[in-house]
Amino acid sequence: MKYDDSTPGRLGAFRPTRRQFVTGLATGGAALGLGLARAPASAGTPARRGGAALVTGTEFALDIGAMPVDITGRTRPAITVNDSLPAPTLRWREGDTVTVRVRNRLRDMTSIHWHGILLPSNMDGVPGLSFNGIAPGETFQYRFQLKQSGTYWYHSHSLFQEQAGLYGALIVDPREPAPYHYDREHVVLLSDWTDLDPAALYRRTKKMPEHDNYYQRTLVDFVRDARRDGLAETIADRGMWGRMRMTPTDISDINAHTYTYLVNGAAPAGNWTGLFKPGEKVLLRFINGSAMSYFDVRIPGLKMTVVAADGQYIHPVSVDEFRIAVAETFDVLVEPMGQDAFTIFAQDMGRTGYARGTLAVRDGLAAPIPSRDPRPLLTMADMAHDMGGHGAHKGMEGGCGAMMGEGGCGANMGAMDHGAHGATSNAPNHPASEAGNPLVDMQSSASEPKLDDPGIGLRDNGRQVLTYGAMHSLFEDPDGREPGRTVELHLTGHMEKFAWSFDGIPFASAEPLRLKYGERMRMVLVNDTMMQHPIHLHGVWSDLEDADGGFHLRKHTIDMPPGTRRSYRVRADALGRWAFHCHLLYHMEAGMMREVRIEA
Ligand SMILES: [Cu+2]
Repeated sequence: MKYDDSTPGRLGAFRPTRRQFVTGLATGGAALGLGLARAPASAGTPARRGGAALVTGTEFALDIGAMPVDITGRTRPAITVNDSLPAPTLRWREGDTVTVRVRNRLRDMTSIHWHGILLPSNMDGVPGLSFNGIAPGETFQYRFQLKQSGTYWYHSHSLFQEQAGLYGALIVDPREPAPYHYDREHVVLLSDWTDLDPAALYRRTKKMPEHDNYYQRTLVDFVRDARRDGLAETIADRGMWGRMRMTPTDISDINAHTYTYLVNGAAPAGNWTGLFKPGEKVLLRFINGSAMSYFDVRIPGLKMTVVAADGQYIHPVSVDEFRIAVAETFDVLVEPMGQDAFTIFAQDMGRTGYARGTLAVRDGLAAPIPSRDPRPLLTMADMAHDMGGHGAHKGMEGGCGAMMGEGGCGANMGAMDHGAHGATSNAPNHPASEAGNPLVDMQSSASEPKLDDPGIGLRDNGRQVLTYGAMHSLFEDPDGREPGRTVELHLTGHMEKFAWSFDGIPFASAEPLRLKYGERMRMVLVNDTMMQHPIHLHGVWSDLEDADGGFHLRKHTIDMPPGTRRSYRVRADALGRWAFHCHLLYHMEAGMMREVRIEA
């Protein structure tokens, strides 16, 4: 078991301890991009910092260890793989059988999960479901054959290790050439770093969920809203928010007040740089390896053509900007020319900070960094079935968040027809387990998938923004059968308790969801919370349906904005026990997880 020695920089060329810093922000190394060449054989440049090492082949050895890093100007403990943060970029080939020996040098149990990769359940790396985990001092051997290609990632599924640095990019080269041409490629791995101990951050979030959201709306905002929406509407809106005991600026639980956002392990001042030659087509493999952060990504001056989502080809879509949920990947083609440098700008969804890198013709260049967009506000429309219209407020009336105090939801209100608009006939039936449940603070009347909605903070911003609706798989439904049955699950939570669950039942007390081996079933998710949740089902694809219930987009992670109802098809062709969860790390820990058992 060794590295492919033909690959330069195999020991994690990015050495965090060698970083210099600038005014309290780590530089993340000199800004020399890892220019992965088209073919792995000639990959990389020998000298580079910023970005993870690249390793290729079929035999891999990964050493998980603890190591001090300096991201923010303070030296803090991190979890590294082969002394690298992020973990090395692994490059595999479709059809190959890969062997990965993972050695645990930590004092805690560890694991590696190969996100989005189809494999036997005992190779999936989820302690308690796939295996027992990797004990300190032990080595676990993963071995499986690759049945797919594309851009993926891998990360720990133990404790909060992912937040501490245990994540890396994973590329599976296709057997057949890609249906598009490119001259050069770069991995752009986005993540969130905290100097805090991640377990302590979780405890703080549990105790003070509002910690990072202390923005209050001002009188000026009130007057503006009243002028726009009318005084009565504005007062009603404020009253509603007050009764829900949250503020409309609660876009994310944790934001830049706590996090430093990274591109390939480099803080904004570090300016990770990917090189290009004018006229080249450059493939950017965007991966959101954050624990808790959504990003809105754009490269001012460049159109981006999205050619794959979650590793799977789509019909090319040209956009100015895309939102990438935690755990998603997008492959994007750009043709930089006319400037020597372009900024890759990834602001967090709550507009509190950004990750930043640069595409440049040589090292050491920079382009202007845009200012962040205004902080978006959730509106009642985000929770209702009817976007933007006056019916939106009515849509909330049945939501128990607007009605209830401490006790949680009192009744199954969601199915009530408020007569606002025709869509109410689709209003969800809330599961009985939500009623009177102290872990559920609200329900929505969500009835629409909103696949064409760019999302909170991205509507009408003058830019062409990617949506799920605009992405179509390049292939027809690979299964072809109509789903034989439908399972509906509601995403539920209680903001003040930082309690998260499906159907009001946290993982610890939930029964597994049982699927019959070989069946084609439909999963329907309804988001009853005010937060956005990226939902990931291990082991099988999640084939997102369009608004008419047809096959639309193959994914491994389905983003669920507030007030949406989305459905996808699952082919239960992988026996065993699989994790099904929100990919916000602390939501999963708090209980938004189920076991899915596929049984013969
Ligand atoms: Cu969540």
